[in-house]
Amino acid sequence: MSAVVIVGAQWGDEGKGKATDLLGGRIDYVVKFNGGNNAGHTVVIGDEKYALHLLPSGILTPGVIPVIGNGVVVDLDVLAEELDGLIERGLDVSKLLVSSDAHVVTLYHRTLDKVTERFLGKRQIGTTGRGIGPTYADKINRIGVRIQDIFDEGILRQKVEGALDVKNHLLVKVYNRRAISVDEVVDDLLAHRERLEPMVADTALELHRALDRGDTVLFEGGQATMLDVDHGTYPFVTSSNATAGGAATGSGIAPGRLDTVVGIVKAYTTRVGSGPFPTELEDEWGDWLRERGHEFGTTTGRPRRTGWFDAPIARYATRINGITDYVLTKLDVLTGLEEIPVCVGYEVDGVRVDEVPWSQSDFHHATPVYESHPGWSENIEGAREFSDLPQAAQDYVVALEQMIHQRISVIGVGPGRDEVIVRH
Ligand code: 2SA
Ligand code: GDP
Ligand code: MG
Repeated sequence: MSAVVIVGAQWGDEGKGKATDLLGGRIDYVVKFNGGNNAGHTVVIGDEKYALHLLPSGILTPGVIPVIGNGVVVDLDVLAEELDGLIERGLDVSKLLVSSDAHVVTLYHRTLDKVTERFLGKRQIGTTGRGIGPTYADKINRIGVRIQDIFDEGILRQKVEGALDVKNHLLVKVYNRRAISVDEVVDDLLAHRERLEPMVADTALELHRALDRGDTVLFEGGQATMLDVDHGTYPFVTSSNATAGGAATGSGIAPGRLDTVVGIVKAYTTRVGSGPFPTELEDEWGDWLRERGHEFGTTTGRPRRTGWFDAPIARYATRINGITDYVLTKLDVLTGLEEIPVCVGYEVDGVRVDEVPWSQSDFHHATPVYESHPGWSENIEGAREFSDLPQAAQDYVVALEQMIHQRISVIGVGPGRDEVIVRH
């Protein structure tokens, strides 16, 4: 194990933060490669609960070098706040490295994210409002601001001026908002220069050398497969590659060097924001799952949509990411159900399909075909060996393994760091 990627196999909030933290003791570097402070990872260590957004979860493990890769979009105000929060709680954050190529989220990106969503009305994506989409749009349009630009005031000013030319037109003429001044943005960014300077690095080179030395590097994905801009339920996605390929492009490490891909999958399904969700439960069972699983957004506090496990989606994630091992989380949440429905395929306009349809319209119309599995009533939070689980829980796990075409190596039975069963 030397380069390990962690990805979400569903629509996010599968427990990637906890999985990263769990592996923390065995790794040297932890790299965030996509997204920004739209992410929300909750990690529970003893009585302490941490909610991380922009920083990789590995920052909680002493000795690990946390890295913000080139594929991330960085809000410098949030970076400073999050670092201060951890310093206050006694954590050492001095080893953090930030890629000079990462793009910067500015005031105009945050503003545009919010006004665009409002403008879209019923068609809105349900973004986190953190400026993520507009920042990636500027990156692709080649008008973005990068971390390295903060160290060249002339270039920075030129770039901000260029970007604001168009954006102020939009803000004032289309959205009826005030214009944003170049000085306001530039001053805000420059205020972070001194603190940022020691963190900025050629992170691709640093990681490359680390792998050459035989160090273990963990690539921590934000969001998830079904929110990936290429492979997710477009346009109801985030604006980055949350799948395993993003670990290579978002860090500068060649794909052939990534040897293990760990998929994190919840024992049921959740989604925040708009878009298709075939197994969604809009009844009392949906509320039951939300309450039992504490399914509320870590970043925005929004109630998460909830539904049963969807096997075609996990199978899709196995393929797209090349998942070698799964961590199945929140099995404990299902305790008490007499029967557990699992979606094994869909019906689309009267036709049975076994895989996620290639047409987004078909996916919107897909109704789940369920298979029922016997539940269990025993509390499983104390289980530490697979054999400690009631037979029905063991059978549920084995049935899922067969459906998702990969082994489940770790099972989560509670939010705590040690509430896991390690099988392989
Ligand atoms: P954005 O803000 O442009 O990335 O939003 C686009 C879509 O991506 C979804 N998205 C997420 N889905 C689940 N969890 C996320 N992180 C937070 C959490 C979310 C929160 O851990 O709970 O607190 O609300 C996350 N980030 C982005 C988003 O809902 C849109 O559907
Ligand atoms: P992430 O975005 O994938 O890192 O996931 P989040 O942190 O947003 O949401 C996962 C939530 O589930 C967090 O509150 C975790 O503490 C919690 N969690 C993780 N694994 C388990 C588990 O096995 N059982 C239970 N009950 N909670 C878990
Ligand atoms: Mg989350």
